[in-house]
Amino acid sequence: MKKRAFSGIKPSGSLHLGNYLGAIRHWVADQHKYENIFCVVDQHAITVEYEPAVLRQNIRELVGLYLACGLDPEQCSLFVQSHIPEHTELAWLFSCITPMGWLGRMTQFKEKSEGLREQVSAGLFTYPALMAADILLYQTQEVPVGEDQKQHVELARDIAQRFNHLFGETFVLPEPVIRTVAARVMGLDDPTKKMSKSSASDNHGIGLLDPPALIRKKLSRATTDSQRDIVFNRERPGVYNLLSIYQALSGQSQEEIEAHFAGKGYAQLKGDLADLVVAALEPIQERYRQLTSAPEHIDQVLAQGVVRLRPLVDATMTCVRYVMGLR
Ligand code: AQP
Repeated sequence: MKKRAFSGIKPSGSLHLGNYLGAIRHWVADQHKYENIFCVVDQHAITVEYEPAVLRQNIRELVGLYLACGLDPEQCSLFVQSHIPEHTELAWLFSCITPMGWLGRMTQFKEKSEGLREQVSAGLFTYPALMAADILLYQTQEVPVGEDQKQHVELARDIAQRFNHLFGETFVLPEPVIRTVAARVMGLDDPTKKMSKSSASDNHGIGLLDPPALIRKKLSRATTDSQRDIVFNRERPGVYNLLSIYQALSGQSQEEIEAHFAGKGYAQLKGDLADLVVAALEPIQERYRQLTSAPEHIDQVLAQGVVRLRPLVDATMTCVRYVMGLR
C-alpha cells in the first residue's frame, strides 16, 4: 500500500522559484511513490485583501503550472479546495476544538497580521484550522512542504490528536516532509526574508513564467555582500541563497560548487545561476503555453479529481459528524 500524500498552494499570486524548489519539484519527483492529492487552496487566498478577477485567473494559472511542472493527473488527484465544501465544514468543526492560544502562536499569522491591527480578518487567524481540515479530511500520512509550513502541519497533527482524544480514534496523524536543499528560498532583494508571492518588490522573486531576459536581470541585481569568495556560509545570506538555488538545480554537492566557483566573482555566479534557472524553467513555460491553449483539459482534470476524492471525503465526514454527535 502506498502512503497518501497531500499538499497545496494558495493562488495568492504568481508562483515563484521558492514554491517550485521547496514544494512542487518534490511532489513531481515522488509522485510514483505515493497516493497523491494536490490542491489549489483558493479559500486560503481570501484571508487577506484580494481582487476576485485576479484570484479567478490565479487559480487557473496555478493548475496549469501544476501540470506543466510535471504532475500527472493519472497519478495525482488535482482539485480546487472550494469545489469540495467539506473542507470548510471540517474547518469549522476544528475551530471549535482548537484553543485560541495555539492559533495565536503561528508565526505566519504574526507576520501577515503585522500592521493590520483590528483590521486583520478572523479567517487569517483561523487559517491553520482550515489547513488542518485540508490535510486531515483525506487521512493524509505525509505532507510535503517548504520549511515555512512546518509549524502549520504540526498544528494539524495536534488538532488530529486532540480530536482523537475527545471523540475517539478518527484521524491519521500527518507528518511534514521537508527536504534539506532549498527548503527556504529567500528573496533576491532581501535574503533575510523568504521568497513570497505577495511581495510588492519587482526584484524579490523569480516567477515560474518570467521570460529568460527578466530572470537574468533579476539575478544580476540580487543582493550579495562585499566579500569575494563564493562559499556556503549561512552568515552571508545573499550568497548562501544563490548557492542553495544553484545546488538545488544542478544536483551538485556543496564541495563541487565551491570548487567550480573558486577564484571567480559574483558576476560569474549570477550568470551561471541564470543559465541553470532558465534551462529549468523553459520547458515548464513551453508546456504551460501548450496546456493553456486547451483550457477544457484543465477543467476535465479538476472534475476528475473531485470525483475520485468523493468517497474518501464522505467516509471521513460521515464518521466525524457521527462521533461529534451531529448525526
Ligand atoms: N520561499 C520559499 N522557499 C521554499 N518553499 C516555499 N514555499 C513557499 N515559499 C517558499 C512552499 O510552497 C508551498 C506553497 O505555499 P503557499 O502558497 O500555500 O503558502 P506560502 O508558504 O505562504 O507561500 P508564499 O509564496 O509565501 O505566498 P504568500 O506570499 O501569498 O504567503 C508550501 O509548501 C510552502 O512551504
